[in-house]
Amino acid sequence: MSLHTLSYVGFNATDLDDWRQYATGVLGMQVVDQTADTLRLRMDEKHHRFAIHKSAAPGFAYSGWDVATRAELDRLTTELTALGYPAAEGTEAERTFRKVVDLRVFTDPGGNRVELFYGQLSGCPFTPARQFGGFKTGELGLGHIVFMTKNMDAMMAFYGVLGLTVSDYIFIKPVQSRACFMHLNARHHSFALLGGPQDVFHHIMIEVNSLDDVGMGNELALRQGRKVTMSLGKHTNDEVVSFYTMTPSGFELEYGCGGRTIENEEDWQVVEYDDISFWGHLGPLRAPV
Ligand code: MBD
Ligand code: FE
Repeated sequence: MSLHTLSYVGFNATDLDDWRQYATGVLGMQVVDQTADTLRLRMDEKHHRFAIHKSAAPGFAYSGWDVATRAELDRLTTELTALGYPAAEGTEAERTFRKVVDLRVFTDPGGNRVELFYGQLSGCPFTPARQFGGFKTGELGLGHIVFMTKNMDAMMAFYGVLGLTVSDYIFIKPVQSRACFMHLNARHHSFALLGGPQDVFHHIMIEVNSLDDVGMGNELALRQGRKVTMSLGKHTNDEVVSFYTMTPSGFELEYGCGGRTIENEEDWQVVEYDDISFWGHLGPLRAPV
């Protein structure tokens, strides 16, 4: 086991107050702190899972992946360097902000910043912004992230070195493109790639423990006037029931529950689905309306 989990993410946004309203009022996250430049958000006992950085260019900033030891960090650095992806050492300011002990920074084949670390501060008290049954995280990590890429093979090779293996594929008819879903723990996918004309972040998914909280999140998103980009639906491959909203960073967030897990690697069959969902998820990737 080289990596354990997707542990934190960083995003850029022009309006931190808007992110705060969205994260607390719709998603149920706790604000750890907010300055003129940054907003940090808690989902569980980890110090923070989301960091929002004030920037003129909204979008994805970085993903943070948990590695067991410094020896593992060195081994992965060697392998990625050999593949043509050298590491930069994280600065002390970066380690301090992220609340991690050791940090290595890479750039994936799509130009996305990837951070490998160990020793994220944990054991913090979590008080959700609204009463609900909590986020499903722990050994499964914070959720999943998805990139569109024009270089599927190179991206799969890079993330393959990190220990991600293919769960399944979906051919998505409305966009005539294949998506690849990958896992590194029992979560069906922590990472996915969608073939497309450019390298750009597509969406992040976070999971809650109860269907009621997905329904409540959907209502709260509508009440806040957030754009629901894909209606409530149930995915074919991971069986997650979810909906998607536009975030203040200009990409989508999927809010769901009920994901199935991959418990036994030996018995797992890699298949290709021909639709993203059993029902619902009306939007650009399925039955556009
Ligand atoms: C997902 O999580 C997803 O976002 C899509 C588009 C298809 C299957 C599972
Ligand atoms: Fe998803």
